[in-house]
Amino acid sequence: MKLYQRPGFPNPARIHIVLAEKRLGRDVEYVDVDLIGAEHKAGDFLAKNPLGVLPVLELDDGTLLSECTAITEYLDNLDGNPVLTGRTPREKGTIHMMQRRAESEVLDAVGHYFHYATPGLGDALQAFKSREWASRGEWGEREGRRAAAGLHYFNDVLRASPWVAGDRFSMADITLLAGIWFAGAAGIAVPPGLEALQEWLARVSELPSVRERGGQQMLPEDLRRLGF
Ligand SMILES: N[C@@H](CCC(=O)N[C@@H](CS)C(=O)NCC(=O)O)C(=O)O
Repeated sequence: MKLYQRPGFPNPARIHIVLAEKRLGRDVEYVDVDLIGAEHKAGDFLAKNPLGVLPVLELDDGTLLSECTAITEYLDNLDGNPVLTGRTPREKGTIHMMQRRAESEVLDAVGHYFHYATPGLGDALQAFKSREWASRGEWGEREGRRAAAGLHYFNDVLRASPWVAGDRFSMADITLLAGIWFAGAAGIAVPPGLEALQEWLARVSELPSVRERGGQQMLPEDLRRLGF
């Protein structure tokens, strides 16, 4: 298998955690795609994912999987023990629901803030975003506030349950974690007083799969090009 990715970016990081959880990290060849140089918007990559986003998993038979949820489902089922996406109908339904909420209310909202209310990934990328780019700053700001509201929602969830989708670590936790990492990079602070969320964050950060990925920073050239 080949994973088209970029170190330190939040969506590829979701799959790095999955690979570590499933002990599949060594079965994958990692192919870096230059997001800041807009390599993912050029023909070769668009042939792999017409939506022009990372990550993409290419199977040995040439099958191309994109969308983190789809890639996670594939990897999770390889060993017949899909602990991350659910083993029973009830687990599957609950994890799917909570994952989607983490994606839409936090991770995607942060992404919209980052791309539309800040310089995002820089000049090379702006040309590929909406033609109304310049007028979308206000919408981007609103999305930032929506992400903060999403974090309040998940604080309530985590006051009632140890993990995002119940009593086990799952794909829903991975999505929320990626959203919080992305929020930090985009300059959205976790609102004060969200103690259950902070306790969960401390616990999740200690998981071996997450610690392993935690060592994976953005490439120095990417940090430089983004002005950090
Ligand atoms: N829903 C997609 C999101 C993928 C995504 O937005 N990836 C980011 C990297 S973290 C990307 O490729 N951004 C480039 C861009 O927006 O041009 C998934 O689950 O894989």
